[in-house]
Amino acid sequence: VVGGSFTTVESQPWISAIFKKKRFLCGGSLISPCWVLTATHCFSDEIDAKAEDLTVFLGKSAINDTDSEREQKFTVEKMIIHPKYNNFNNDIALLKIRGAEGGCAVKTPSVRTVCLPPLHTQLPPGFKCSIAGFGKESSESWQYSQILKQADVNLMSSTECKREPNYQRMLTENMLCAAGPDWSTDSCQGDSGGPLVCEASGRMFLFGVVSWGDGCASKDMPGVYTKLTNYNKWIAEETALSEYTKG
Ligand code: 4AZ
Repeated sequence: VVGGSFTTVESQPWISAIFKKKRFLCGGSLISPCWVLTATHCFSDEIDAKAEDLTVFLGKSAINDTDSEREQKFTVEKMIIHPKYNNFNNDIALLKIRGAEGGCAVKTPSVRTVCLPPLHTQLPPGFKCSIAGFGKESSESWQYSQILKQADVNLMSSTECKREPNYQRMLTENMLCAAGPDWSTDSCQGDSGGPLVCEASGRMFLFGVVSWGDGCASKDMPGVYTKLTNYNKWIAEETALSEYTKG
């Protein structure tokens, strides 16, 4: 996250940290006790994406410190990437998590689920939301942030977002754009898969998944997020189906 401030996991208790063989890979969000929502491109860029190689942490405020009092650790029982993922379109994935004793996430002050937005909810351009993650603090940085960060960003209309030719070509109906005031805050490399949350009627809803952007916090180059309201049905089906098929 570029700009914004350091925070603790208690203010973003759905934040998930996904590791691939001990290396930090992506962020994610806990949407129900057994399911973490993230981005498909976290795995599709990898030729050998295997659920067995993944570890998911909840309740983590610092990426390289073990905080056994607050964190919960999981293996991945099932990885569901979107079948129609292409060039960042449909950049959404689901991970079914399993703890050492076979259980899922336990609610604590540092671990909690985030709400999915009700079907067809639309927030107006300019609406203030927030992003969080362990991603780079600037595009020039060569390391991820050691401490969890969060920042405010404002939603942007797709018309405005498409002003840049690159964005005009890439932007689909399944994406939403957001940027900081004066382009000072943004998601960056390493924040992928993590949450864009917006407060509506006194509750926090997951409206976006960090997906892509041209650089980080660059003028006229907004951050692009997977538009969660287009996936209510897909998420419901995939998480429910998995209850029957058990695998
Ligand atoms: C990345 O490389 C990335 N500024 C994520 C988000 C943004 C840019 C790059 C948005 O994962």
